[in-house]
Amino acid sequence: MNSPTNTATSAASIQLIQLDELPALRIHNAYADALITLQGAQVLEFTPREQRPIIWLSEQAAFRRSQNIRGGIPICWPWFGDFARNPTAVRAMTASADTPAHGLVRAQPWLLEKITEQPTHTEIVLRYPTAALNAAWPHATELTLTVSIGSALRLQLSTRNTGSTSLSFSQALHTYFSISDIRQIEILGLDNTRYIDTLREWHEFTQHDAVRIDGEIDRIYQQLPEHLQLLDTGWQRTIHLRTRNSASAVVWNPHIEKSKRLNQLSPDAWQRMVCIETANVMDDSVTLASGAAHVLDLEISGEKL
Ligand code: TA6
Repeated sequence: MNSPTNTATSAASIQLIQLDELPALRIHNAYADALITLQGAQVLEFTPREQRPIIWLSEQAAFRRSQNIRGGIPICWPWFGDFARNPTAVRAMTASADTPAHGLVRAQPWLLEKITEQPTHTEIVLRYPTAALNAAWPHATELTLTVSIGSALRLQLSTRNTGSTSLSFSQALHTYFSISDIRQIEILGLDNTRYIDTLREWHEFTQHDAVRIDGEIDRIYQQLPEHLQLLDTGWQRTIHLRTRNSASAVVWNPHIEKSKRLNQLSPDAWQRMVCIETANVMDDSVTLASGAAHVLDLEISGEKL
């Protein structure tokens, strides 16, 4: 009788691996390869078959408990960015003095709830144990992230208000995209969109034509369309961002000078990445009545030109 061999028993292989101090899931299926840390439910890699990596991860990324990881798709919740810049309704949700940038769940352990093999993708559900937030966020809330790994990458960040009073929060899927060169990309779909320029006293401006980047950029676009494109002529590809329930997008690149002040970032890395963050921030922050739910939905796909 033949000895059992290590034959693939499904379309996907999913391994629990260790990245230095952090457990992570490595997914390999017929459509793509991906890597997700349980800390922060942070997608670190997504590479569709026959394509270049879509998501950027710093060559200097550190994988330490309770430390941010530079790159991938950090989850910013229940506030985005500088807490003090958030609307009053969001700031009123906590009395804690500890209000780190980008919220409370980015560098904390999430729980792996479920892995399901679908015909066109692998689906992974992670849940944040919000009861652990206690004083910092004393509100009954269910927070889950569903990641679908197929020819496209889909993230659905669900916030359900299971308490008896309304909740207000801001949020972002802080996606770092891998690009050929910052001088060879354009972001399409934001023409005539209003934006707050955080580098020009947070004043409001209107975008004319495509977004091209020739210096530090840190803008909050509002009242978005549901389809943005990252056109990369250097690599002859377009990355599509299709969203639902996202009214804001943050476009960020640190360029030369700010890069010097950031950790886990080599001096020239700014040339090979750009953030387009799928969000609801500032006036687009979300207020949920008791029992209501909100799903921030992002689908990312690559297309050869
Ligand atoms: O992407 C917008 C932003 O708030 C920038 O201002 C910059 O701080 C960036 O996030 C990076 O944040 P992090 O905390 O990951 O270094």
